[in-house]
Amino acid sequence: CSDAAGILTMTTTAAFLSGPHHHIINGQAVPAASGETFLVQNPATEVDIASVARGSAVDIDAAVHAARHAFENGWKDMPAPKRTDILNRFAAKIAKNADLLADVETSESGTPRSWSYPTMLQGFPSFLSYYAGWPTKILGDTIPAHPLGRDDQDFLVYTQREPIGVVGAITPWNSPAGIFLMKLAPALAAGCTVVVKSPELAPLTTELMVRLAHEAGLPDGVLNLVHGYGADAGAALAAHPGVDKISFTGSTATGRLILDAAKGNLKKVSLELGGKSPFVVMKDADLDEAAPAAAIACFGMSGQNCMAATRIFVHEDIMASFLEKLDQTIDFLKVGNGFDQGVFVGPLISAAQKEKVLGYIEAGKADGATLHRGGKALDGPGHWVEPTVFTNCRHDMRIAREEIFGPVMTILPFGDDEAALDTALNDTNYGLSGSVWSKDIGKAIRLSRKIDSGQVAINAHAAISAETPFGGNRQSGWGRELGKEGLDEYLKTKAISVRLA
Ligand code: TXE
Repeated sequence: CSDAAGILTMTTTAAFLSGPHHHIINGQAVPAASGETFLVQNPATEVDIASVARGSAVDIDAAVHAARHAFENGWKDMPAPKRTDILNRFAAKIAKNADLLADVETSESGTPRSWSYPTMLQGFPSFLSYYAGWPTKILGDTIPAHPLGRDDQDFLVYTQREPIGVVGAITPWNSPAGIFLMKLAPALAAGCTVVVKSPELAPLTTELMVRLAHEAGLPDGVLNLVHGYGADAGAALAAHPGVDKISFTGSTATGRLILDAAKGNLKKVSLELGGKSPFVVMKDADLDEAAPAAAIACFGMSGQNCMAATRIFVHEDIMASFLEKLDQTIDFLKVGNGFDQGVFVGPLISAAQKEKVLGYIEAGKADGATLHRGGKALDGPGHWVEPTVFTNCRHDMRIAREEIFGPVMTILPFGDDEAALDTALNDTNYGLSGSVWSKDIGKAIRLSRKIDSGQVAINAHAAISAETPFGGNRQSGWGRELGKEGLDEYLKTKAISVRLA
């Protein structure tokens, strides 16, 4: 590989942030064709931290051509053990640079360092080391087939799994590194090449990841990065005829635009589009476990998490004790700059996101929910909303149906009417995640079967792992990431029929 990435291992956070932040195309750091740049702000301080290349269709075109060339001329035919080695080296590079990566993620997205550091050290490298095991295990079938029903003809029929080709990855600003790796690791393991369009609000950890991948020995052109806005660089990638698949994480509205853009060459599309996840506290739940877990699952990442537990269903008989224990936990959740010791709730990503969240808080009040605590913006600089809890919510209220993506919890009481609970549980357009809390595991499993979502946890919430498929039902998306199903998204099947006589 060339030296596009060569600056990394010895660099400091300040040196990295000061830039330049170019695209990385065919192993080379290159400015935007237009020469334009845009500024990235720290959401906790509102200070500009980096100036980044602003990509457009021209840059996307160059990146797609580089990815196509690398796909056809080496990567798709690279011996599987070599792909394994590169993925393992990449995982090790991430862990080794966890401090730098965590600093940059906390600076650009506000994620508390108590979360960004362990995920960089252990969580995200595990995505790569898991998929490093797959290249040598991508298998086809032999099929006892008789083409056109002719059993007088002897055939050998088998299938071969092949990489889908050039993949466009479009990622969001919440957990930008982790979401990128959920796409990149299986794509590389399958033998695909990739163009990533980084999230404009938080593009810098993605750039570091791309540089580390090159340091780990990924050949030039296999992974290309274009920075820029969704409406120009993102839309150009989604529409590009040289892209075989788009893997997108973001809002449902943008997911629809991606589908439209993909129609031109009917490229494959997978979508991960957020959620409104139920967290069901049964009458016999261990409240010392469930109440703190609800607070953490709702207010972690300031609620800017697609799996956030935002609809907390609590049996009416235990409501008072649940609320008491919930409040005790929230009292401990320190709001502040993610670099400060003990902070759990960081800022919202932008002024627009803060306004959106405050709008939902007003809607909750107007719809008659009880504001139990919080509800206010905190003084800037930075985009702050205090952890907010609404009680007495109904499942027809906007705050209980729409994705707020902020620190707002809705609590919905339920009684012994099982049918009413079953209806309420799935009464949103989303179906991403969910959890059931009960000491009666049989009862919890039966209820978990009724939740129409891609994943459900029992006595835990959002138990995500590299090995386990993750994705949404209904308007939470198409397809799965992680696990074996995540790999299948980047493979296509070829059937080969050999007439033997
Ligand atoms: O998302 P967008 P935004 C939800 C969450 C949040 C809301 C808006 O509710 O409040 O979406 O967030 C790129 N063609 N989620 O506006 O616009 C864009 O540049 C191609 C849930 O930030 O979907 C960025 O890289 N790409 C969610 C990415 O799409 C386009 C994560 C996501 O941005 C594009 C984020 C276009 N026309 C937000 N327009 C989750 N599932 O976790 C934008 N983009």
